[in-house]
Amino acid sequence: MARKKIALIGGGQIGGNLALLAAQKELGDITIFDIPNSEGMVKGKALDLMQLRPHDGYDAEIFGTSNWDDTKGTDVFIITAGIPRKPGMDREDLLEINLGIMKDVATNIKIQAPDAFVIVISNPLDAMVYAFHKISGFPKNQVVGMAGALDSGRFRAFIAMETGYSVQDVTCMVLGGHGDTMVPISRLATIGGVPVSSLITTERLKEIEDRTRVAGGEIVKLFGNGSAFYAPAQSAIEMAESFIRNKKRVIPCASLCEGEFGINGYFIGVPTVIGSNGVEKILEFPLTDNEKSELSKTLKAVKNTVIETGL
Ligand code: A3D
Repeated sequence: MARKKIALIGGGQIGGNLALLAAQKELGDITIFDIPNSEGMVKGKALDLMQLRPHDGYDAEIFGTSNWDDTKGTDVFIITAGIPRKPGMDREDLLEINLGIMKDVATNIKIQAPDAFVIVISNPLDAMVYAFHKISGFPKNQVVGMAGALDSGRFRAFIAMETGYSVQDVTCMVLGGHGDTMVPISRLATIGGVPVSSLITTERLKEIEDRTRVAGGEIVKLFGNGSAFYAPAQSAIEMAESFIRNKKRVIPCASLCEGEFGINGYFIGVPTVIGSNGVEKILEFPLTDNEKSELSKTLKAVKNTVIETGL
């Protein structure tokens, strides 16, 4: 059986880590693509990773390129092309530059691999995945945005840090847009099946929710130049793996809603089943009145950014 082809569009901080994780999981052969000015950088990363393989014996070919033809026939694209935030910036401040880049990327992906599954990471996420969908014309099952996996992972990490219990046993989800209006659903968070609400006080839980909403900014401030990359890369790899191995994992992702949760025509974070057909299903469940009102606030924020794209 031929190996799957994975193309990473943007070989910067997240792109490099995506390549490492994809190789370690032997998800397939990996192409790291970047602009001609960064061709040496991605060729160098690819060669370094080729030389890492013997240590644990990962069977995967990895190479760097700035030639779109090398992405022909790709099964999964993960897009990080664009600029990241600097301290003091909102994700929306990236819109103008990253939208121009997304237009270029979507047009080329459509030419090279019209049947591929595409995971968008570039920010502002909900608007960038919308833009990819509009420009490429790809069906909705082939296009998804990575954000909820990361935001939920951050929420899980903070709950584990608070209680000292294994992060492995913490389950919870964060819905909505990838911004300060995201909606952590604390009501359904558990540790080993025990409701978090019986282990952490309401006040403390509220503080953890607030920290989750601005967790990306906390790292941007610490870095001083650039944004988080380890956890974002791992989050996207989980989504790619679920597609490649048809695992049908249920992951909060920015998926195109057509009536689910009362949302129509927008990509926003909702529980999504990912399998070999890409986005296979959005799992709806009843929300409380408060959660509904929070979701409508986050939808408003997403719509405002999407309108700015002019698409
Ligand atoms: P960075 O290390 O700067 O890498 C971005 C790469 O994109 C650079 O190597 C650029 O040369 C490359 N690039 C620019 N234009 C193009 C193009 N037209 N075609 C191909 N490659 C191009 O950034 P990063 O990896 O830290 O972050 C990448 C993006 O992900 C940014 O927009 C971040 O804001 C975003 N991000 C999203 C999340 C989410 O959870 C959604 C988390 C963290 C970062």
